[in-house]
Amino acid sequence: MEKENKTPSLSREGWGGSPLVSIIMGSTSDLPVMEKAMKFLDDMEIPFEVNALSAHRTPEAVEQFAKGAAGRGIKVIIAGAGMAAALPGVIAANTTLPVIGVPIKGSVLDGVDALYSILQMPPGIPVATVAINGAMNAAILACQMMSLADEALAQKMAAYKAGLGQKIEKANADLAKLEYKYKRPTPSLPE
Ligand code: AIR
Repeated sequence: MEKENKTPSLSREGWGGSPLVSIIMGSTSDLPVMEKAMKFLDDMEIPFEVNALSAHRTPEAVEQFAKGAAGRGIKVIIAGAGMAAALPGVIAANTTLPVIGVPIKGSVLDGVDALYSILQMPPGIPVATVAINGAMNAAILACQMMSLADEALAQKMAAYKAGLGQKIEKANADLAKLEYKYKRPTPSLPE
């Protein structure tokens, strides 16, 4: 089926700055968590949009958004919600774009309510669910998905992952400096 607008390839020249990732949250009370996704996308220079929509408070707007997202050139949707979090699933029911769900900790059930609500999708309508409050991982996963069609982004993600290893190398160097009478060096790890 033809899309409304042909989306250009993900090359830097092609997309013209229009958003590739859509971040949706159930309420602005989710913003402190969802900002971690925005920060990562900013760092990776990925254009994104951000909006609030609620599967319970604005159900028609959620459907309209999800049905139109692919035609606007959106590649991945990140949806965060707390409590009985239907938002990512309802979006996924109305699009073939990959949907990444972020369960938000907020109620007396500490986010486990949202986790189960987002995770336990019926066969046919997957939502890729990250950890409770795992908004940064949602952005990383979105970038990895888009890396499949964007070599420049793939290289940035490889550099990011290499940086994670360097953090542990530094941690081992710092730990090696700790002095205890019975502490001994581990030969296979950097001093
Ligand atoms: N929520 C909003 N509509 C449906 C749901 N499940 C979620 C929001 C937020 C929580 O309910 O995602 O995590 C509380 O929202 P509020 O606006 O009362 O702070």
